[in-house]
Amino acid sequence: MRTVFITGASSGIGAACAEVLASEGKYRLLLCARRTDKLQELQESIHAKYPTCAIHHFELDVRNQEDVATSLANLPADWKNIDILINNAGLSQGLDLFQDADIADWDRMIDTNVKGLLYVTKHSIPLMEQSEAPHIINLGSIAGKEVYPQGNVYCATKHAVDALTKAMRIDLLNKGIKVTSVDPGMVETEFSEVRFKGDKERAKNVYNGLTPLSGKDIAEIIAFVLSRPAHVNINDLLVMPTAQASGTIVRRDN
Ligand code: NDP
Ligand code: 8X3
Repeated sequence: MRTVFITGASSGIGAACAEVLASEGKYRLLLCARRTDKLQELQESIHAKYPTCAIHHFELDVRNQEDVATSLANLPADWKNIDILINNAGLSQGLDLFQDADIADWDRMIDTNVKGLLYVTKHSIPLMEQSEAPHIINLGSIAGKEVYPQGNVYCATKHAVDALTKAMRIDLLNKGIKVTSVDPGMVETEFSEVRFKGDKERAKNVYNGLTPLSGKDIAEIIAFVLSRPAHVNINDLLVMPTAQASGTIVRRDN
C-alpha cells in the first residue's frame, strides 16, 4: 500500500483523486483541507464503497507555515511515511484588469498557490525518505503555460508552480523523487464559484455551451501518472476539454 497525501481534498479535483485512488485498492489516503466537515463526508462516502481503505484526514490551512509544520510533525505514528504528495490545494480570486484588481485577492492567491505549496512540500519531503517510490504531483494549469486577459496574478502563481515543479525535479533528483506537473484547462469544480466569490450564475456561465473536464477526468490521469513503472516519469501533462484550444479560445455550441 502506498500512502498518498492530497491537499485540498474537500472538493473538486482533490476529492476526485481521493475517490479514484481509493477505488484502485492500492493506496492509503491522507487528506487535508480547511473544511473538515467536507473531508468527513468524503471519508464516509469512500468507506461506504471501499470499507478497507485506510483514511486519515485533518484540518489544514496551507497558508500557515507553522500549522503545516506542526500538523505534519504530529501525524499519528502510522501516517508518518508518505509515498506520494499531490499538491492540489489552490484557488483563484477575482478576474479583474491588473489596474483594478484587489491586492487582498493577489495576496490570497500567492499565499495559497505558491507559498502554501512550498510549505507543504518542504515539510513533506522528510516524510518521504522511507518511500521506495516517492512522487510529488503539482497541480499547475493552462494558466501556468499562457497568460490570459485579467488572469494576471492567478496566471503568475501557476507559472510559479511550473517553475517550482522544474526546480523540484532538478533538486530532488538525487533523492529519487519523481516530480510531475498536471496542467488542466477548464475543469468544472468549485473553482469558478470561489473565483467569483459565491456568484453561482457567473460561475456556471464559464462552462456554458461546452463540456468541461470533470475532477474525475483529472483524477484518472493522475492515477495513470502514478501507475507508470519506476523508471518512467511523466514530467508535464497538459490536458484540456476538446472544446478548448487555448486559455482563451473555446468553442461553445450556443
Ligand atoms: P475547488 O475549489 O473545487 O477545490 C480547491 C481545494 O483547495 C478545496 O478542497 C479547498 O479546500 C482547497 N484549498 C483552498 N485554499 C486552501 C487553503 N488555504 N488551505 C488548504 N486547502 C485549501 O477547485 P479545483 O478542484 O478545481 O482546484 C484544485 C486545483 O486545481 C487548484 O490548484 C487549481 O488552481 C487547479 N486547477 C483547477 C482548474 C479548474 O478549471 N478547476 C484548472 C487548472 C488547475 P477548503 O476550502 O476546504 O480549504
Ligand atoms: C484554472 C483554469 O481557465 O482559469 O487554472 O486557467 S483557468
